[in-house]
Amino acid sequence: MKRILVTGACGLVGSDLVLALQSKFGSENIIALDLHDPPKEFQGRFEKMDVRDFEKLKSLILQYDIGQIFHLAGLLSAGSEKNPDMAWDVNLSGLKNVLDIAKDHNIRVFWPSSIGVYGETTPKILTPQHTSFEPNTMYGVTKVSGELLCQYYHHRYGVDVRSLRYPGLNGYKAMPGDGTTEYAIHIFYGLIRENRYECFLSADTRLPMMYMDDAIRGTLMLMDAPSEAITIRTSYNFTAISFTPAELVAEIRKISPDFKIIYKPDYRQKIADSWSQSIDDSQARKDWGWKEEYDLPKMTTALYEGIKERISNE
Ligand code: AKB
Repeated sequence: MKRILVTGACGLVGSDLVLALQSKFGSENIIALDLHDPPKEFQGRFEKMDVRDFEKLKSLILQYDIGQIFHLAGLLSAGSEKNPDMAWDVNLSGLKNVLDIAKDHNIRVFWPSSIGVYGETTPKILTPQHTSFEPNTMYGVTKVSGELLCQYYHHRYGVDVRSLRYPGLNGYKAMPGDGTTEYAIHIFYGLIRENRYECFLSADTRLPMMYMDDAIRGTLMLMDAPSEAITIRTSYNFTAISFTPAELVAEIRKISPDFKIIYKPDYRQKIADSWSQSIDDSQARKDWGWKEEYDLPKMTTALYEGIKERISNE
């Protein structure tokens, strides 16, 4: 078989995705690529590289005979606000490099968009697939531009590129990145380490979320779907659950009744307030059968157990 490349392989999504792909297709067929060294427990093929280096990326893709790329490398919302120039460069030059190589070598591409594409003028409840996209963050600007670039490469050059607008994804196999929804992971580190957490969003900030196992399953379902089933070539709306910090705290207090929460909203509140509260992802459900398995209680238990074990191995 042709091999599979995962960029951003050491990030929150990449760490889970590489393991899932290794168990599905065999470790020797998966090439993990990241700008940073892999964690000491990493097993498999690994390349350290910057996705902005077109020539190096191309020669690696040809050397390994790559047939699919999961291009996850990029900055998240809060990180992009700290360094907008870098976000533009990494998020879009990296994507364009991948699409240019894919177009010449018949490679299927997955690229994650995000709820970051939404803005003040987007309907906040059950946000439709086709709507207004006027984000007020650099992250959102790169995601809207990236979606249009993907669609353009599909229509103009026939590149089989597929994408999901990821909601807040909550997993434990890597540390969370510099995002806004990531409070929902950090809170478990606070719970386990000191039974308290200082939350950078207000208690009633409702955001669309998903447990990582669902996200990985959905991503692989999309990539396995027949090309004719894919009716969206910008990016699919994609969601599972929506909750507020207060609702997550109520769930956590079933584990630890005296868990202490302090709300101290910072610059990330403005980012969260510009995003949707819930998403209509019926197109993904209709086109390729998307359905989540984790609700809030199930996700809370899974994250608690996973992060507790991770901390005990530190
Ligand atoms: C972030 O908060 O930046 C990400 C995202 C929703 O894209 N988790």
